Amino acid sequence: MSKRMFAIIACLAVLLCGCVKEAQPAADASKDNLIKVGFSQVGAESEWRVANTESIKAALSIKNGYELIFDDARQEQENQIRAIRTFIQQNVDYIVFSPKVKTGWNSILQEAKEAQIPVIIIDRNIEVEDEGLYTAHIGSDFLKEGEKAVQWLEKLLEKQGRKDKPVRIVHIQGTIGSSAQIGRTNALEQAIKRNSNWKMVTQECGDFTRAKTYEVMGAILKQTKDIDVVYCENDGEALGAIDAMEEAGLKCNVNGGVIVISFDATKLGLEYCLKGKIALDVECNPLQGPYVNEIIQKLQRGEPIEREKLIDETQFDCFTINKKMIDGRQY
Ligand code: GZL
Repeated sequence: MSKRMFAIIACLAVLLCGCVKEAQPAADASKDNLIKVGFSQVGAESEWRVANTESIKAALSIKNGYELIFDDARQEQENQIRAIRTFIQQNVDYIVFSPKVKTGWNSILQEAKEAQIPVIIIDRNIEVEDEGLYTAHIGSDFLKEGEKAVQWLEKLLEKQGRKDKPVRIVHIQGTIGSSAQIGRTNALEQAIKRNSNWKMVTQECGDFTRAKTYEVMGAILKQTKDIDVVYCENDGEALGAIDAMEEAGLKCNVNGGVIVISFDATKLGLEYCLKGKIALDVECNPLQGPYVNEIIQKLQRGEPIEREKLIDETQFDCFTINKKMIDGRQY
């Protein structure tokens, strides 16, 4: 047998052993020892959402002692309610979910409480009659994210000598009724109240997707191109708005072009920031898996947990972003 053939067979043997070993749960992790978690995710509407899903799946893995049951609600709250009810019937140990919208959860969470299944909310938050209906929330402060954006915009416009000149703003909102949309929208609306020269041209829903925003922005551009700022509530919307504006012959930049504000700070969004097409990208951190794992492990040991965990987040702008910063990002 030639040396080359031997090397190929040897590599194959290692690979096979490697993949067989990896696929087998650890010896003591027979199904009964695994912690059974039902996870209801909103959908897969954005790069951010995909990163959020991957983070939960990576943390709640068989290797870490979990049996994860995953359900994609495809942007329907009804599907999330149905999935949570199924998790209860399957008698899971924990329920984890990212609520599409803020309200409408009392009844199903009452069912989980009666079944004595702890509920951990990730990402967006909810409004409930009884705070005892969930055990913990890990996510972001969306009003604070929006305030970072409008304060940055106020400073930029002042630097550009536009403090008292009309600033015409197109506002592309995220999924209406989601806490992410509510917080980011409130920050902009409060800023418009305190800046009399800021004018809201129109407020439309882009549903956190590039495709919907491309359509919506295209329709707006048929009405007017007198736009100074487009405030998008995530990177998918920003990219859709930029696609439409560039097709209509508008430039997106801070040097006489349309100033585009965005949220999430995904790698794709930051690439646009590096090109100067997104002026500011406020980070919204999707990597919540490790926090969920830590909470569940503490609950398993009967240790006290933090009920509310808001993840630290930063922001990036077209003046300071560089390739190294983007390459260092996990999503
Ligand atoms: C924010 C999250 C939002 C993201 C969007 O925490 O709920 O939903 O900003 C995603 O990208 O669709």
